[in-house]
Amino acid sequence: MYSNHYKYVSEIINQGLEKAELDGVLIYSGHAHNYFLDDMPYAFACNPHFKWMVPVTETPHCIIHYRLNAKPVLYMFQPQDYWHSLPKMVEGDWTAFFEIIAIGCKEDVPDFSNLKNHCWVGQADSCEYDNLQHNPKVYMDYVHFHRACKTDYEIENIRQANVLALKGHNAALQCFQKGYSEFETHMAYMLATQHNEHQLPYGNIIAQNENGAVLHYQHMQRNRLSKDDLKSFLIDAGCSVNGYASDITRTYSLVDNEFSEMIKAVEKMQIAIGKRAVVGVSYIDLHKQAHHMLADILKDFDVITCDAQTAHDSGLSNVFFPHGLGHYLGLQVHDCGGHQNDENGTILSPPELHPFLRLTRTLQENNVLTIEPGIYFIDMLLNKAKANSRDMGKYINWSRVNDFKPYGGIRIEDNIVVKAENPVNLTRI
Ligand SMILES: [Mn+2]
Repeated sequence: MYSNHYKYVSEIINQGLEKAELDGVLIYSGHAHNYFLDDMPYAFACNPHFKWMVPVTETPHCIIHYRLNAKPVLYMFQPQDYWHSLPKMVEGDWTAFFEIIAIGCKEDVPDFSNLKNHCWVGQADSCEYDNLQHNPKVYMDYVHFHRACKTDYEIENIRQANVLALKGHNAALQCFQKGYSEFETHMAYMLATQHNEHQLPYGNIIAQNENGAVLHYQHMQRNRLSKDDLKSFLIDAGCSVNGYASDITRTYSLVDNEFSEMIKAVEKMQIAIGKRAVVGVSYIDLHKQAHHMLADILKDFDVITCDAQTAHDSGLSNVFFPHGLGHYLGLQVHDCGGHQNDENGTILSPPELHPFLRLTRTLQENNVLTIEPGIYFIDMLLNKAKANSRDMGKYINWSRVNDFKPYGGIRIEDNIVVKAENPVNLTRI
């Protein structure tokens, strides 16, 4: 599987280099930066261009020297250091595609200052060579556009990241049913997935009751709610496998009631819209369809009183669904290139009514993306709607809003592989 992946990656890099009139590229894995006035570093996050080529995700100071028509060289950082344990020696199918040279310190890195026609891909402050172009736009745009189409190797990694995250989601659901705190639930997730905090593709969102209405809720309450108070649970949590992310959200109600019925309705439309992620479809259109379907649900539950078209066009549906339907997923949880309309870097901005949409492209075979519709009861947005000059509030049934507010909100999110027909849902397997 890796050999086909390597073939695709090297073709894209070759074409990107030719387009940028370059002969080679140095791809730097990155390094951690220290806190201000401190000798403690922020968590290390590997350059996605680096881990696209090699599944080495936790080792700083490595460099891939890739040239047209030559075997690439991987300078693998193996410091002689008694402070930390050595990075694991490399193994796996992929090693056959590289000449691997261990480097122990800066002096072991070859002098690249005489390289001609090369670029450097890495953090802005990481390149010490004036002769190298830093992250040249022509090359970057080309690669970012084509990185959106995933190879079988990449899809398999994302699938495994889904399998692992679902273990964590199961453990978390059991915690909710037992009335555990948000923090206890988070710890159970970490244990079930065997992840460290810095290995998560993004910070877990573990939210009970009203906290579900905070889109990126980041606190984890240490105290347990009483059985009478605990109502709902929203968990948005993923895993990483070989540098590839999963990104999954589920929402639960503690008992069967109107809120659990609303969750079912959102889940049904979420699965339906996931099936529409086929080649040639505009993701902007899918996002708008989602607004219509969610507005229908809001009307069915008597939360709004107007039809779906009015709810969408007036911006009313944005009050309850204020984020995008989803985004590309892969080496980055919000994978790059979502607004890039072509390999020349032409940007297709989100529509004015939907500024937070991270993906505006027409879908291609083997794009991997999330489908994550939601309905939330967010005070700030509801208050704005109430004060809205276009009198948006007249379409809102405020007593029904009050009924649902204690539950926070609903989000259901799966990871989907785009196909010509029958997209593959990696989360429901
Ligand atoms: Mn997401």
